[in-house]
Amino acid sequence: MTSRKHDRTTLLIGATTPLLAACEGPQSALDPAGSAAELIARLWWPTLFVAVLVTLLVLALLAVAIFRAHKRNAALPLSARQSRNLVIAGGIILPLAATIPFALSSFSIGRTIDAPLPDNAMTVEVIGKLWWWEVHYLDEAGDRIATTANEIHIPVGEPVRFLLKSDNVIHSFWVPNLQGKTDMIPGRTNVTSMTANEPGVYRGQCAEYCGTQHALMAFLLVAEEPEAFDDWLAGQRQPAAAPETDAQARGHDVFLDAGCAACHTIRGTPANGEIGPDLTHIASRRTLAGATVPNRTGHLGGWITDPQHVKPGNKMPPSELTPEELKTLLGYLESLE
Ligand code: HEC
Ligand SMILES: [Cu+2]
Repeated sequence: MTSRKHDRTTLLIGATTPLLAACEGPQSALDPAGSAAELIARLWWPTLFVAVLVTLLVLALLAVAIFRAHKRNAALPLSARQSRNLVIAGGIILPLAATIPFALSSFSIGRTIDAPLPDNAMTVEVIGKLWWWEVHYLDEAGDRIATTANEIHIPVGEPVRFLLKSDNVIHSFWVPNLQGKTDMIPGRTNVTSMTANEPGVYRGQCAEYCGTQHALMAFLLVAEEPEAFDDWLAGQRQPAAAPETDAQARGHDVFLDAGCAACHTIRGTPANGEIGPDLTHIASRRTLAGATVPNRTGHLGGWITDPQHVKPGNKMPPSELTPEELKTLLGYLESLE
């Protein structure tokens, strides 16, 4: 169901895209594309195999017990000693033999995937918000050099350190194809790392229930060749492009006048709000609002007009713009590559 307001926006600025394809991507721990996820999958498959085997064994024994119960001399013809040996073998030795190897390899894999990276490894700080992800790239001194949201780029083949924080409730940072989950806890900095072995756009998802829009708190992790990554980061470090046309200049003014700047930063303009995502390079992002909708004109217009329709309960209020204001605002935002 679309509201009439939303329909009008759609008519004004062109058809919206039918599917959310841009917001999707591989999101499966069973299809690893990173070093840590590969180790986790290597532990997972034998665990599943043994667990299935044990379940089948237990079910088979249960079936034997059920059928024997109907017979008259139901007790197994075992001596007291044989019964005791059966309990020791089946109740102690077998479970230990089945679980100790997994406990040991889980411990050793856990240590490997959480091993600290060298000091000079690239570091990304991610802050869990309600319900989106604030992303900062840090230099070697730990200072923020670029800020973005909901889309994290990393170079393929290089281990990247993530500093995970929250200033509200507990979230959990999870890119299943690359690494296990790590909680983001208010007042703490949790550290994890990832090495992507194959280029790709992987979907990440908050994995700790955090309120109304927990399900729409997703992001994209773009693993790309180091040169492409360097270009991207160099672009993100720049302030916003200045308006080039009159229409863009008017859109820039609409942004400042319509109250957007109270919550959003566009570096290089007076807009320096900190409540919502940094929009300095919004046009370079694939999706909007935590990978909820693709970043296309129709969706952007729909989002700005009535964000509560797209993602009910989120912290951005609807705006009252004339069609002309909305059009120039969209033109300006779409120039922010
Ligand atoms: C009261 C604060 C507030 C105001 C005012 C506000 N926004 Fe937002 N905006 C947010 C928050 C919070 C989000 C993140 C919502 C989410 O994903 O849960 C957001 C998200 C966005 C996004 C998506 C960004 C991304 O990276 O996904 C765009 C674009 C945007 N706002 C544009 C605007 C424009 C244009 C205006 C002015 C008409 C505006 N906002 C006014 C708080 C605000
Ligand atoms: Cu959540």
